[in-house]
Amino acid sequence: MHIPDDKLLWMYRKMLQIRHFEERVAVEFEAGNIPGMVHLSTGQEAMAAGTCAALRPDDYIVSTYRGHGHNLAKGGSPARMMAELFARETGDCHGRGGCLHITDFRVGNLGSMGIVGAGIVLAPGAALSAVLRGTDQVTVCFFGDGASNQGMFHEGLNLAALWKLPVVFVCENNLYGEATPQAEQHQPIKDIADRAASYAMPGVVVDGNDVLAVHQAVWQAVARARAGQGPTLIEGKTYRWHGHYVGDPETYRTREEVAAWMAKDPIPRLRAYLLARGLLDEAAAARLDEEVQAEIAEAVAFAAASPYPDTAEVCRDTFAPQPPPAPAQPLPSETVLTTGQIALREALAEELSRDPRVFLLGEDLRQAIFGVCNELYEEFGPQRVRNTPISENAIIGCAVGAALTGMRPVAEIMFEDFLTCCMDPIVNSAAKLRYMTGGQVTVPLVIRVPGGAGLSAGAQHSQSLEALFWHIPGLKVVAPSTPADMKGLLKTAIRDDNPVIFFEHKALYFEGGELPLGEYTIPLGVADVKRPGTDVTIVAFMAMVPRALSAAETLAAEGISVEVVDPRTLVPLDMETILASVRKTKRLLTVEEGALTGGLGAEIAARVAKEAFDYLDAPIERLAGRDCPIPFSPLLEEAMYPSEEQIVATVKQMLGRE
Ligand SMILES: Cc1ncc(C[n+]2csc(CCOP(=O)(O)OP(=O)(O)O)c2C)c(N)n1
Ligand SMILES: [Mg+2]
Repeated sequence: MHIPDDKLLWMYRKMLQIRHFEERVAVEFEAGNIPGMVHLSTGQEAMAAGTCAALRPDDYIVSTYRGHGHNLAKGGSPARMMAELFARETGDCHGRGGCLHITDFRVGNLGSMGIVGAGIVLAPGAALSAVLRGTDQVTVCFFGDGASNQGMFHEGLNLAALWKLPVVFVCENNLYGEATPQAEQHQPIKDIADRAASYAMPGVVVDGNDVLAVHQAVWQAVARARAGQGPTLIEGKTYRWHGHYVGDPETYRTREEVAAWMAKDPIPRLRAYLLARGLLDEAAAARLDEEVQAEIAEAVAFAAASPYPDTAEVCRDTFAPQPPPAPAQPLPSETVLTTGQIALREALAEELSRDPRVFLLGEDLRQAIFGVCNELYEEFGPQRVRNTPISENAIIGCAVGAALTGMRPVAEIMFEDFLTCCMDPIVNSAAKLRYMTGGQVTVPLVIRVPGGAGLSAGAQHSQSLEALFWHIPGLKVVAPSTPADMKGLLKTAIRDDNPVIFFEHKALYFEGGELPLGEYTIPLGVADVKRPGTDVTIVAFMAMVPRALSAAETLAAEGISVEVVDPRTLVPLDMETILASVRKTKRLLTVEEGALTGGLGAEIAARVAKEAFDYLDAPIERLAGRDCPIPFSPLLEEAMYPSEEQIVATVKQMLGRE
């Protein structure tokens, strides 16, 4: 393969830049100028430079906590990166990311992941996004030898191969995962590249310290990906000169081993080649070295002179800004009677028609148990309604990667309980990428999940886990109770620039209710008073709303006036409406289906106790699911969560009317 002269010189300069950057970072860390921990890639420069030399500026990379070299090779600024390591406002991520999360989105770096293997499921999403947008961009996913043992490795490679996505998986095999040798203790096969055979993709082993070999392998893989022929797995055998982190006692390897690998330094190797070819002479090489050292010294000076972030702005970029919600509209007069399932389907169909960036992905979308998407598959086709393998990590990871790169995916997780199988891409990627990149990216993603009890589906298909997710900053959480709310809120969620978890209660799919005709949206963060009243406020969620309404009807017959407030969205939470109601009724009962301990009612009770304590005429009461797994027997299951009778009895007791 012919490599143009200017590219050879570029790779040489880039390796020098990475080397000097990393060595200076070690010095600055030891001098106490860099907080936290640093993971250096010294010795591995040929992997970053050889790979990125095969990419266009508009191609993407997904990187790791050992990512300084990747970011520089993709075109990132040494000064902004050094400032980030110095924890300054002028850093790439404004001091929110640091070494673990070095990211320059401007040059196509989608994020450096501190979770081993996390990027392997994001990369297929960025690649899918390129395909759906009709570009020929390629995504390179860097990861280590240790990461190839993650389940996400299987899910990511399998999905990329199945959909023939333009991804190049680049494994930097530096022989160790932290303190454990890969070959001896982690790997039953000789080469990681052998695993490619399981996914019917090429697996290539290269000398990772030979930048020309790396470049050639990646160049071929990129050409293949751009031509629509699918992904490749490239394994480069290399070595990190420093420990896992600066300060690592390195008891797991010998000085002789390190010295033997240092003798295989990729930089003098390319220099010798360039000298032999007459592309460089000793004087020019020395000048280049000085020039790069000066550039790094300037980066340090810039970092050291930069201001620290303003602590008043610690929460900045947790969420992408949204225009303030328009006041909620009353239900239009023209409505039809329908079910939650149809309302949701209408919302999806309308958004798919309105915005070409919207697409759906999930398991069994063609013929699902709850069937929200069934007819959409026929209507919008397999490109936009994408049936996936049973790979929850890949579904959400792919959605996050696509959301980062211009699409607006709506992922379905078949049962709420299965959210536990994809906690990493939800909690560590979707919820955090905007914040830890200092606001460089947005993640407009909706995750729809059917949940809740009532179908005798047992402990692993019946849970209400909303409280787990509203505890995670960076996620919006929606929990509607009527067909109209489902439609209006889902349409808004799809238009929101943030990750939204959209909880759908199975029992409500087939409940009837009024649905406005045509375009109808409801702002997130606006509660709905489902029934006005004066004696007690009930804040109820999802399937507990109709139950609270029936209890209110029963109580009305006894002269007790109950106000039922349905928050509809948990994040953002409309505390104003709840507080206004409690200030009026002077009593609060919360009713939810999820477990009592640490539940939604606990948080609302705490906030009301703080903000409206003086108004309360009775202790705040909470009714919730029992603190045990959900049983199968219908009788036991019904005993699990608040009944209408319990709601009635609790309200009476609060009023001293037992
Ligand atoms: C999910 C997860 N498990 C464990 C860790 C702790 N950890 C950080 S780096 C690392 C080793 C990873 O090795 P490898 O993938 O070979 O990358 P390298 O550090 O060698 O570049 C481990 C176990 C983590 N960050 N994430
Ligand atoms: Mg390793």
